[in-house]
Amino acid sequence: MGTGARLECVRIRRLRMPLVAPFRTSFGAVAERDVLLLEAVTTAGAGWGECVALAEPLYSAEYVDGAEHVVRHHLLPRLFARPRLTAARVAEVLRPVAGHPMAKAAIEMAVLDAELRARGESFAEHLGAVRDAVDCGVSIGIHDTVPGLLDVVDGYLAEGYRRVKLKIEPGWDLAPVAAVRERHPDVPLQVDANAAYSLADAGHLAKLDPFDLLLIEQPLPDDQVRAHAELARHLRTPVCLDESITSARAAADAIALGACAVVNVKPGRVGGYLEARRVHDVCQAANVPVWCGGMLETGLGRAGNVALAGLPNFVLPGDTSASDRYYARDLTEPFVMEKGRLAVPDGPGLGVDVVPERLRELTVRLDEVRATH
Ligand code: SMG
Ligand code: MG
Repeated sequence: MGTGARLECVRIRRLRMPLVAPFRTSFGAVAERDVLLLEAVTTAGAGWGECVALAEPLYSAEYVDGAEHVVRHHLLPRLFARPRLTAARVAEVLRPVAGHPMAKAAIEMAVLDAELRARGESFAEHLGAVRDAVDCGVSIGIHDTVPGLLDVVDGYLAEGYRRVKLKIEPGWDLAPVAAVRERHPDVPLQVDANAAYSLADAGHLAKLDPFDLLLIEQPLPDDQVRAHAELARHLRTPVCLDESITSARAAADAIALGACAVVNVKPGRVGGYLEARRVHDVCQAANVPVWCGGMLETGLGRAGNVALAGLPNFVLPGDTSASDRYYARDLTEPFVMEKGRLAVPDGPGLGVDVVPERLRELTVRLDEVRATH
């Protein structure tokens, strides 16, 4: 709606979604997602927003109970107070609230979905996607043994994934990477440390250079942008930032410092799909390629991410895997990979719908918060 709509009520749900297998990273293992799902009801129609905060504040400071609290008590009252709200203004209205990008992203997504569904426009069109299908990579957690990891890698490659990302940490880095590279000499391969190293590990991380990796993602803690620039001077492997990139401005700064040659774009981490598009634009202008990250999203978040990954500077395969890599039963009809690609939804809004009985089965709590005008 050009003129905007009034936000009348938001249904806040919590869903329990077990993963097909636990996903282990340097900060811990996730066996099921505790999803905060928002349904925004506006005078123009309704839309869905998924919050990607994990149950515990391990990937970043946000966690799902905290996100729900912020949504209820700090974000919704500000949005309910606006007689004519557009998705484009949500971030501005919420600016007085410091931080909480994942909570903000979820409500902006719901308002944007409502607005676009009412207008008959898809996320892909609205964001500026230029392709109708996107290349899929797969992110593979830390395993107990190298043979166990190789079996998992083989399985995903047989399914058609076009790129493999291995989670690494001190003690699980050179050996698994060498083994996967030896068995699959040509597979596009990258690693993600989730901030598990320090600059003192530069010499050790340089031993990854011979394996011809596409990139190393977030080797150092989030706030060590300058140290990433220093590390990059010691490595042939390109450095990619994830956790450190909290906004388009942060992306511009990191690039200017020489801290990253590639950027992982996650809407939740930067406060929403609209800021994610700005991160894309800043990187594109600087000739820095980007790819779409993942937070184990349901079909709703996946739909938005796949649309985003359709933008022109998303030139590397994303962590946008098929639904069955995560969930035996997804919230929407599953995203199914064809020849290593997922189709970009082209229906109004997110272009996918929740399956009502799935929603019922997966919901553990539902509350409705209404505007009191
Ligand atoms: O959605 O396929 C996915 C997960 C991709 O590795 C992934 N995400 O740091 O990039 C990352 C992690 C963060 C979430 S780990 C639970
Ligand atoms: Mg990452």
